Amino acid sequence: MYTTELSKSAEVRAIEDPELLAAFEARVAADEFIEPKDWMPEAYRRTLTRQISQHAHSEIVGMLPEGNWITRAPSLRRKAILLAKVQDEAGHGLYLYCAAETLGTSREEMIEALHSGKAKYSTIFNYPTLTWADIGAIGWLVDGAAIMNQVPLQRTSYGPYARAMVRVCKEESFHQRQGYELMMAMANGTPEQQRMAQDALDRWWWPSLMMFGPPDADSPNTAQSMRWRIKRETNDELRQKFVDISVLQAEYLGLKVPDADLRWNEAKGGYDYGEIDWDEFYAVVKGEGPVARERMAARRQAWEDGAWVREAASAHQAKRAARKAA
Ligand code: FAQ
Repeated sequence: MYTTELSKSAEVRAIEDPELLAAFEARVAADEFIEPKDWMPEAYRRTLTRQISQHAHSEIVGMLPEGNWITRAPSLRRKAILLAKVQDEAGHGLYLYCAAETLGTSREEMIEALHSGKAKYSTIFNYPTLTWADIGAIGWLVDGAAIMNQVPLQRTSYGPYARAMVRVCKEESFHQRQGYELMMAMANGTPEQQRMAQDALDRWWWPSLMMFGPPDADSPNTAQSMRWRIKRETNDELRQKFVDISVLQAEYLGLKVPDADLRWNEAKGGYDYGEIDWDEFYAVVKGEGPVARERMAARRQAWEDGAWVREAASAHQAKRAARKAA
């Protein structure tokens, strides 16, 4: 369920009713939303379950690097902003689990897949937050990359996913701005704060570019997901847009993007950028990121610590049902 299933899509196509398949593809081509009770090819359902659940896991695991700084935020204002942001990420995870559940997989199954290491989540959250400037860099770059990827997903072909993205994008936009505003304060601050801001950019730049996934030529899912309008833009197209916007934002901050090969390319109307370390990306995807073990241990612990809440909720539900039946 959670790994690339497209190798099986030819097989699935062969057993699926050609008329239903043709009608489905015509609806997608006409930009109609596909809804939970509509007929859909099994491979479409599996790809969406994989992508939406991975996205949900990313939001939930993504609370950890920033949550780590709530008690150390340097002022009440910064603490209130960070608390609100981290709570938003929890909300995003919950809408996304709900959207994925409409495809027929239970939340327990999805969470079990995360905790057992079967399901992926974004590589970016396997890097540590070492200084307060990292909180600015995450808002600016990580939320910035997330929005770049998620704005087109408001037009993804699956209705519940598209609708969840509308609110998520509004909130991500606030997250990006709070991060950039924090970076502005650091970049205009003392020499030490400026050094911290540059160091955060140096460490978060390349992992942020990796968030968009492998190059299109090595992406097993992109071609089919573009045909089914699950993805509306490819990994490389979105990465390019992100580079073009972020370079200007770094210049405004007076910070240097850590890429010696970065050049404006007049012909393409965008920046050429250096080679991404794909070996690092695939190692982090495999679970070898710098703080991958710590992240999973924290999630499993949170799940165990929450057992009493789940038990109390089930007991309450059973009591109400019994009262209603009496
Ligand atoms: N990390 O064929 P593709 C956020 C996997 S939300 C880990 O290109 P696809 C908010 C991929 O699953 C961030 N794995 O795959 C926030 C596939 O593996 P599989 C998350 C990755 O799906 C901010 C394989 O590589 N956003 O940050 C990654 O067509 C701040 C081949 O790749 C979303 O999930 C990666 N970076 O395209 C929260 C957005 N990239 O399953 C807190 C929705 C690829 O075949 C604080 N998702 N892989 O074995 C998408 O748009 C897509 O799923 C992509 C990947 C673009 C991520």
